[in-house]
Amino acid sequence: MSVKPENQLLIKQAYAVLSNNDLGTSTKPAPQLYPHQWNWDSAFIAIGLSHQNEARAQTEIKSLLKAQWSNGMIPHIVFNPDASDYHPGPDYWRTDIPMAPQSIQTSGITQPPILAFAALEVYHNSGNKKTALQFLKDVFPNLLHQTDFLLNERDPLKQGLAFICHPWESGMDNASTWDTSLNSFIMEFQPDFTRRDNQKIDEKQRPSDNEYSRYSYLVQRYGMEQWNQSKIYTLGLFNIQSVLINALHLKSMQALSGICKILGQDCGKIDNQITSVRNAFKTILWDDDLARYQDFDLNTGKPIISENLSQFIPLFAGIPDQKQAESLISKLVSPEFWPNPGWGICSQSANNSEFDGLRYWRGPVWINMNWMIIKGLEHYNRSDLANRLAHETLQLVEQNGFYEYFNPETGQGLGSDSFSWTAALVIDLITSGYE
Ligand code: 2M8
Repeated sequence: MSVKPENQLLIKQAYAVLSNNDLGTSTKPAPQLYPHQWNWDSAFIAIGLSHQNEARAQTEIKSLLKAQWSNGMIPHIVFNPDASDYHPGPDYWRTDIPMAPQSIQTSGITQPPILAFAALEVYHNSGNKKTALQFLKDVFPNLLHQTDFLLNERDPLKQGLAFICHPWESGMDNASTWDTSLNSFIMEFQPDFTRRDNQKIDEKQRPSDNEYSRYSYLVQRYGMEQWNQSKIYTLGLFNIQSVLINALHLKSMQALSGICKILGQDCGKIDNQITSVRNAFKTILWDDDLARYQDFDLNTGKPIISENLSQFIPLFAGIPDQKQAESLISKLVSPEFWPNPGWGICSQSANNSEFDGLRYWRGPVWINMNWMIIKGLEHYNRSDLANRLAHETLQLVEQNGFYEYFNPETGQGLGSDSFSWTAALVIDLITSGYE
């Protein structure tokens, strides 16, 4: 495969970003803003690393799994003991409980579960299949345990869908989708904290003070329950069946079924679980009248009507049937989500009254989202659109830098520069033959 000189340069720069953010056995998402290891960031990073250094890619995943809790939860942050400049730091979480690992400090919540899919990608990209097979054997039990956590502790009503208990678990922290639910619970006390993020990044590009206050309250309140999952559910503060989380969970379960077959084990249980999650997408998360997927708030018993891009992520997991996929793709290509000319998919529709092209998950373009949608378009045989999206994604980074997110109108880089998953997924796109 011949790679254009400008893309060869981009790959070189991308590896430099990853190497500068390397903490040894894990990679921080960004040099200053995010000094620890994050869950789904490491999954994307491992995929990028696997094209150059498969052993290091395997270590990225294993280091996260070392922090897995005894209930199967893989935490959203694994704290770097040499870094302190981040709120909320390890003590704020009160995770010094028997369920959490004793020698590693972690947060008390999880994040979009794309790790099993990443593990299988790392295996496929490996040159040394013997060590890669051993890697799969090593991580398989932990990844199954994570699925059990999501299907049991996070599915009290036994519906086949996991709920999230904090906007940080959604990965799309300040999406306006969460506004009503986040502002509905009563805070029994005012959490005490100092923000660090807006000392490093223009506050117009970050969540509001009100959001931070509510994020911090949830952390403290759940900490008071010692992170007991049924108590968290019963508190009823923020219990949402998220489309993004469940789509990535299904994608990971499909990967686990694939790993199970490679390892020659009995895959009946995981295959049945896949069927039940697929059915729940049809019966609970799909709205036939609106022809779209919607998050479901377990506290109100109602779907959340909000136009953000998570409705397209089921394409990545092959969840919609052909007719559903066509409706979703026709909305995806409309200018409210994908301006033409443009740089890819807006995290919220430009028609959404809360759209803000600067503010984090309320409008800007994100490389991981473009990447998952590219793969989803390929799944539904829309290489024409996948190629266009991949081209715009690579141009965006080449012209503006390895930023965390981008203004969908101007392409201006926002948030942190030298962002790891931007670098990792650029490597993966170019290595997969996109230009
Ligand atoms: C952002 O979230 C963290 C909290 O987890 C933060 O704002 O401090 C989100 O974009 C999240 O999806 C991402 O994993 C994390 C690290 O890149 O940053």
